[in-house]
Amino acid sequence: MSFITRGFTGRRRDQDDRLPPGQTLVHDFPVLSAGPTPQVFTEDWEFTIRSAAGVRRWSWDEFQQLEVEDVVVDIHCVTHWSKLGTRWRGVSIDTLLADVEASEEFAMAHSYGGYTTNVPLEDLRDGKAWVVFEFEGEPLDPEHGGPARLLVPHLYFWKSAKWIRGLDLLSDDEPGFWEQNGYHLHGDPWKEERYW
Ligand SMILES: Nc1nc2c(c(=O)[nH]1)N[C@H]1C(S)=C(S)[C@@H](COP(=O)(O)O)O[C@H]1N2
Ligand SMILES: [Mo]
Repeated sequence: MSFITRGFTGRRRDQDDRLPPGQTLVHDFPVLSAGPTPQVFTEDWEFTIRSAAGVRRWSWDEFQQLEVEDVVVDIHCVTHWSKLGTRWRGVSIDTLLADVEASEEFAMAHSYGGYTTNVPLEDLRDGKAWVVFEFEGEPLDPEHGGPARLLVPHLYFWKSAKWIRGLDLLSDDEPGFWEQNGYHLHGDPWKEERYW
């Protein structure tokens, strides 16, 4: 009996350690979109990285030829919900940037439908961010950003642009959609970088 109690408490403590300040655990998957869900067909889908050095573009088929990674991560929305152990499949931003000459230090993520969000390149490199197209073993639901979304799990989830279309590399940090509307330029949930 005491063993079960100890085990249960241990799991609880483990979960609490993974919750950034001010966050609450959810078990469903809320949908948060600033506008309607754009219809993006994989036949038309392109992913583009623009830098001062030039433009690199991948079609859906070319994208599917890239090395794929499976990631299990916790996600944290600025509206106070967190979801632990979410499983995604996609291509690391490192894999995409390996093909690009970049002297810039910042990126603006652009989405089909017009959404933008800014992320320092340092927060996209070294296994910290992906362009994902599967969630829990299924093609990514359009509501959650399918066919493909950015995943930057160590920052608040508004940085994980749904219906991602590409990255513009920039020398200076510029605010994206929510950042222009008061959300923090960086958005680290452990530092509660919610608004500015
Ligand atoms: N293109 C686009 N991406 C977006 C958003 C959006 O409105 N449009 N909302 C952001 C916000 S505020 C959050 S919390 C997450 C929500 O993702 P979900 O709907 O899959 O939970 O997507 C982010 N990415
Ligand atoms: Mo959000």
